[in-house]
Amino acid sequence: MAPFAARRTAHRPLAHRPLAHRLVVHVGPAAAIAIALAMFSSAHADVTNWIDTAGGAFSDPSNWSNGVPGSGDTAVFAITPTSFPQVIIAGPTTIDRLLATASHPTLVLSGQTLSVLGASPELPAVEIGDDVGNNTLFIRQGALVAPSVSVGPLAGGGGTLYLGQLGAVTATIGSTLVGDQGSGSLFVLSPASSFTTGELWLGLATSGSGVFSSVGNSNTVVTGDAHVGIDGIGRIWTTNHDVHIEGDLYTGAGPASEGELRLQQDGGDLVVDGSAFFGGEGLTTVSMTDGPHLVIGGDLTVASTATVDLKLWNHTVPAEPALSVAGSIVDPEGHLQPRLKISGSTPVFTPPIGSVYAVIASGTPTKWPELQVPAISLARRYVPVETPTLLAVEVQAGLADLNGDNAIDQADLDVLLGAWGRGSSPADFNGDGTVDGADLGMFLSALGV
Ligand SMILES: [Ca+2]
Ligand SMILES: [Ca+2]
Repeated sequence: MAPFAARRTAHRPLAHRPLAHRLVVHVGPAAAIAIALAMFSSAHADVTNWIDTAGGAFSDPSNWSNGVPGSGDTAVFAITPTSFPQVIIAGPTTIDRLLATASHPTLVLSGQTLSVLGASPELPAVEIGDDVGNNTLFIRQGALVAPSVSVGPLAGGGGTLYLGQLGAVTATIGSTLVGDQGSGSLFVLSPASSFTTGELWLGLATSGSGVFSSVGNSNTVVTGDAHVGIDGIGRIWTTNHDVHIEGDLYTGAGPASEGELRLQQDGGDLVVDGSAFFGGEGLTTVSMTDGPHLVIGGDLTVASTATVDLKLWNHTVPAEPALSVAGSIVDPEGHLQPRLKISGSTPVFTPPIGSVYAVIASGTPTKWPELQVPAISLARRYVPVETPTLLAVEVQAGLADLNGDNAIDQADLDVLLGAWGRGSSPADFNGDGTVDGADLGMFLSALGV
């Protein structure tokens, strides 16, 4: 039998290679599986459904339709409770499979380990979601061990798995698939949680959409490769929480795919020990807001449209380059589009004149991509700076710097007043043919920032 991992794309790193063996055997609706397994199950492979809408002890047979699930059995959470029932696991527990096709059951592990064996390698050991609606499972306060997890397996439906909300979880997973044919989300929430998976697959089929999100300061490690947007949409979101990929990173593989890396806040770094491949044929979007870093240990190969947005919203200056590549940046067709975005709500962030923002560093750049910077204004201009190993942006004084000394001050006001009433002058900021009070007002606005 093909291992679960064989259902995944043996990913090709470049666009002209055909998409290799991807999933062709669809997992049927979970309910159908449960019924089928129930019909043909032996005493050693039972399917048993949680039936207590109020919650209770996992070990209590009266809470199950077919007895307490054991190491050969499938535990199914398929009832829709009226509240948020808690299923309490009070001792080491081993089952074969775990299916959740309803919303809001919470497994409270009480410091114990839940081992899900997944004896059939063709089926995910833990499966969240069916083909209808969004199905949610919370796991907290203990350890989860499983060879495979699938969240959002079926088109038309979705699943969400929360690990660690209100109690840390240590999860050790062989292969994690989020957004197979449906929509899926996997959140690692508690600062004390850790999540380790062999391979990470996000957005497998064209109908699939998968989000992997880590929030806090947990320890998240992908010991193999991470595939973000295979034929569907895949997203990695970090918020003040580093994610470490020990293998390679692939984003935006299929022609309709999208791979998004959304890194937020210093500490929300994405560290890739291997190489990174942006496309594929799909779209790659990287957005880094307020100080995180994307660190690539090998080469960065860009084979289709990839945008890298360095967003500065809250005065945070990245101390290190936003994107650093230890190897080469291989982008022969110029797909990589780094952009600097200065934005914010109130007050609007205006970086000090003289600031330098390091956007990309590479050990051996083959060619720097063209950097898109904000439009020149009276107050600021953003000038790309290239060195042999660094592509950066320097903030300089804008058009209001009338004497060209890279400061906007009294000396520039003197120049403006000296040109008062003239028809042609750089001090005619609004271009109406006269240096007058309107231009003075614009100058004073620029002076304030
Ligand atoms: Ca000046
Ligand atoms: Ca004017």
